[in-house]
Amino acid sequence: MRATASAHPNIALIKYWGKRDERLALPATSSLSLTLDLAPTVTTVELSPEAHSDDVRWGRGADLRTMSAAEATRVVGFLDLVRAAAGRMEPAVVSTANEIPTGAGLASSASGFAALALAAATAYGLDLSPRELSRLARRGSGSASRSIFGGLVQWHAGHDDESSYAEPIDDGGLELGLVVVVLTGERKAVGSREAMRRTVETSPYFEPWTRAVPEQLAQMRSALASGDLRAVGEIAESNALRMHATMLGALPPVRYWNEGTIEALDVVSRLREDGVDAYATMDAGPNVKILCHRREADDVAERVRGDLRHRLGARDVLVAGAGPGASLIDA
Ligand code: 2P0
Repeated sequence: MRATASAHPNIALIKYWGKRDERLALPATSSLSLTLDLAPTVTTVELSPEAHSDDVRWGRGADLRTMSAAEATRVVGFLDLVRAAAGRMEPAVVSTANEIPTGAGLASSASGFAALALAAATAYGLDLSPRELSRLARRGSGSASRSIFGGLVQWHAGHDDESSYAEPIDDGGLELGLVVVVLTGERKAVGSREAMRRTVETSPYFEPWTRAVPEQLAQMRSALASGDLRAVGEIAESNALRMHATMLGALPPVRYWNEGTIEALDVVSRLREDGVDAYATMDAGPNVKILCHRREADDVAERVRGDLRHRLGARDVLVAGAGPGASLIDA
């Protein structure tokens, strides 16, 4: 009747950008990510048989607030899927808290729907395997399918509901670090769902992107298997830039970068000139994430703090390593 689950964000090294089926959340291509050890989302689902509708609460302590019906649409739609699978009708109270700014390209929907999938499935009495849980989380948000698992994870695009799921892959002994440069915590102007849709429908670069991803994914798998950070970083950086190229080609264009993004990319170039293995990746927002060796991540973060002091203000630079998959806190 009540379950609390935690899940962590993930950052894709081979990006998911574009769906082939919106209703089933089937992606156009497979993707590969690293689940991080920071900023988990913690979500509680409690069935409430007497209530007439779901009640979705957001935040913690004094900042806890109830979402409007419009804001809660995606969560309620997701609970409907869980109820249909469980053959139950009761509404639920959902309370969720995120430690990172929501809507700023820091993958809060990945940790959010992964935690919600596990908490809701448990509260409604579904006994799902990790793969089934990944498929369920995918229906909430594509990237959430990957946050069910820890460390390096590949989401197989598949061709139907059953064949589209994520699973963990071997890290080849690489201890990856990720330095997150938070250039803004503001909610983005265009959500990734709408931006993806626009790219699929209008960008002439979308189709070539879908044809090129499988080769980059195969190269990434072999670079990871051989523990070659330089190859991993070069492929990840190229893949992220290509993803942004597809959306720049959309009508109207989607441009998530701001001047801070360019400055941060310049810092990454300078780090490389100085012999540090550092590579950039960006998601649906202006923030830059820097891939490096875990043991060098604190030094990379210090360098970024120094070089971008004028730009960062009070905002911090976060340091992450590989994190765990979704787990129940109590049930
Ligand atoms: C990714 N992103 O692979 C890519 C890179 C953003 C840029 O997955 O529509 O919130 O809910 O399936 O999962 C963000 O997309 O999109 C995302 P929906 P989601 O991490």
